[in-house]
Amino acid sequence: SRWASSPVRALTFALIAQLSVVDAQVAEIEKASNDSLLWGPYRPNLYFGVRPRIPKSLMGGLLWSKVEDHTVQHTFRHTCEQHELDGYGWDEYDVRTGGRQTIHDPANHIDITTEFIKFPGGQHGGSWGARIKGTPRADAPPDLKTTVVWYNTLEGLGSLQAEGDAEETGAEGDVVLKGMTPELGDFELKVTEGKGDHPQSNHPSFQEKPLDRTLVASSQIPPEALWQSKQVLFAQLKAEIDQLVPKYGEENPPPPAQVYTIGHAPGQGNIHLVQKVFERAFEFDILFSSASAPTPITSEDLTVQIDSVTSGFSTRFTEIFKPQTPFVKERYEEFSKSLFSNLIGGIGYFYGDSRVDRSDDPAYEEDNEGFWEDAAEARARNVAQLEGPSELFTSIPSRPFFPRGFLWDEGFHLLPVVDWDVDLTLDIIKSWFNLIDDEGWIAREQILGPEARSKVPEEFQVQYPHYANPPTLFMVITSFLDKLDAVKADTSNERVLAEKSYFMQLANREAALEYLRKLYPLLKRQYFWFRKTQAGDIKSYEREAFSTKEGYRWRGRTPQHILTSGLDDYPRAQPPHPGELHLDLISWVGIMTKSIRRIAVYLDETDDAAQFAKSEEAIIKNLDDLHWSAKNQAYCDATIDDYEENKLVCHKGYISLMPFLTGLVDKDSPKLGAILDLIGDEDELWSEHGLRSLSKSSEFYHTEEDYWRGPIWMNMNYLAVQQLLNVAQQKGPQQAKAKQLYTDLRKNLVRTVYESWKETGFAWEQYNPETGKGQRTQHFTGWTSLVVKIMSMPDLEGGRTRDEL
Ligand code: 6A9
Repeated sequence: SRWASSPVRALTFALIAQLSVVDAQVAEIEKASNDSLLWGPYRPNLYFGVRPRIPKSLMGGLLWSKVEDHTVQHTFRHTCEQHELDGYGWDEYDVRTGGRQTIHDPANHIDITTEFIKFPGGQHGGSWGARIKGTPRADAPPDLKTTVVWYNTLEGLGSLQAEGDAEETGAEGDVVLKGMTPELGDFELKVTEGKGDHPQSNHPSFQEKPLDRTLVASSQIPPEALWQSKQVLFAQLKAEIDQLVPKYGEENPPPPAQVYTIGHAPGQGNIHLVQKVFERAFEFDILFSSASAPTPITSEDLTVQIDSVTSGFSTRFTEIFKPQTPFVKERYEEFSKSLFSNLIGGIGYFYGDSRVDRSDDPAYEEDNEGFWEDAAEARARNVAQLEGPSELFTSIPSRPFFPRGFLWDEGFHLLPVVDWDVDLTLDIIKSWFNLIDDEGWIAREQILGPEARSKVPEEFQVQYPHYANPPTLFMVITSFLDKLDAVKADTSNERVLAEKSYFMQLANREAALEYLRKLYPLLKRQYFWFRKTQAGDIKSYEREAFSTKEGYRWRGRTPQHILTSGLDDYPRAQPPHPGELHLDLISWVGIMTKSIRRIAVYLDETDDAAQFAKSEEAIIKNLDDLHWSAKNQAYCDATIDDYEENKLVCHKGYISLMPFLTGLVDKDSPKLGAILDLIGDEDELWSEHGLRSLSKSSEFYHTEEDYWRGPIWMNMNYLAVQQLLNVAQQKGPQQAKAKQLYTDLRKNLVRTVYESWKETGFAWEQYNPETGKGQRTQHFTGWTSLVVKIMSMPDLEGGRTRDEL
């Protein structure tokens, strides 16, 4: 019932069987598309780590440290960590071709550049090259010594061997690893000698081990230890220190640059460490050549391609995301490129098992008062089992802190990505829907395998099959349908779209339909799972709603949190009640219904479409019926208490805006005026840095954890800008007001993210409504990058504001 493990292959065969020229072309394009996605820096948890989209295969990673003293243990860089660097990330990156990352490492006095370039060709997904450059920073000692380690590991079937003589003191010139795996075929991996000086010394250890040679250590270790390559390196350094240092006694120890080197032992193995020690600046290449490609990659090829990839990226970027007035100065384009490149350069491929509690414990029914205590006890019984393994191709919220897939974040990530590369987007959506279970559930947080788990405290690892998360991927599918419609409306557009957004196989309408036809049953499965498992108990409400059954409640709440809603600590009804109805959830079901109805129409599923239309109508009705508070002039959560059935719980903030943010409030709705007032009121949501998550006038503003209780979040602000634009562009009673709010909010958001980025070198998880400063997670390259789209939205002021904001 899931997608076949190799849908591309299946489709290819199906198409070839039809022997149509067009279909064969589509299959060809699909192969090219798939090949160009095979390799990438798909280990975004590392500063630089390369792997293919293959569960168990060849992986690589980079480590470096200064070797000036004996603090090396603390300055070796490998996994992304917060607050150790002065900024890092992709300045320019395209998943199909490659790009450039720069890393500023003050403690090691060095700036590192990693350029990664793909070379198509051959039967096994092509070749690639990486150029690693080190440039001492201004405050570096004149003879700064740096050690750099590139490693490769091999999992699964195949072999990997480092060429060279273990009797030598080290390798002169280039180092070559030869290998083969079933998926990659035969290949060669070359670490070039590169450029740069090497430390020299009169110390006798330099006779034994001159540092102008490259050290290669190959070994075979248990496969489950392979991801801990830094520990492997440290163990090998220690073994060598124990051997080397005692030789010279305490009176004459070798200098640090010599002490922290591995023993040279090239050979067969599943892990190969390649170490170089430099003085001052350096540069070397890592060249992976598939044997089936016409020729092996050389450093000259890499130089040529780096230039062409860089200029290709700039041209495409300008076409798709050129910032509009007033963001016309060069600096905004640089900023926008960096944010977008980090979003797309953060895409990873994950593979492994995950912890799921399928106990179906009766406490998880949450049907009595005090349910959260019983549920907490059930969770504490800790009966989760390992499931899988499964694979996921996805973008991530933050490389240092959350380097893994989050369901509702991904819908936001893909909104800019779908403008850039439709096929890539559809591939990622497919990967997420591959994770669906028989009931229709997709886990909110994808913590696949031990490496991913090592970043998460145990109590947060378990996923529960009755927990939901906003179905934002449906928004992306809607955006895809918009593109298909645009092509249909103007067929001359087809070519333009194809070129502009890698609309490759999908420029072909049949292929687009084929994709949707395969996805549709999975979308339906999730849709009905949502409606069933998150249904609200609306029997208690004496409302028209009784007959339409449209009211919803997030499962898995505790008194202080509804993590599943995504708005973790946003204030809700107190105490929790099984009869609660959540406004944000009915809004999400609303947008999901609209989207799936549109797909059903597209696929001529007439009966389905009629059924969805009914639900949509009922949802819109019940929003007003169950959730509108005339007194507060706002949409609100609802609950049952001892005195009052259908008591409305109005904590003004993002939740109150949800029907509007999800496009369920018509431009002529009599309620829209009040919603826009709430948005524009400085004592409520409006701040000069963006919309606050919770009203400034709320008794809970900035209280407790203060996570979703005031700070500004870009995902919700993006939805607001988009909906305001929508109202501003059509005739209606609120058009003028919406236009003003749109114009001001757009400027405020861009200025806020830009100023923080300029000052700190990073995008942040959220922004402070009083100061505009970025806060919480540093290098949050996920939905904060929606500002890229906000910049490229139209100026509605006729150019009145120029540049300076
Ligand atoms: C817990 C801590 C080293 C919280 O961006 C991902 C999510 C959002 O989906 C959600 O809406 N973030 C937001 O409220 C971050 C969640 C991180 C949980 C990780 C373990 C790791 O300690």
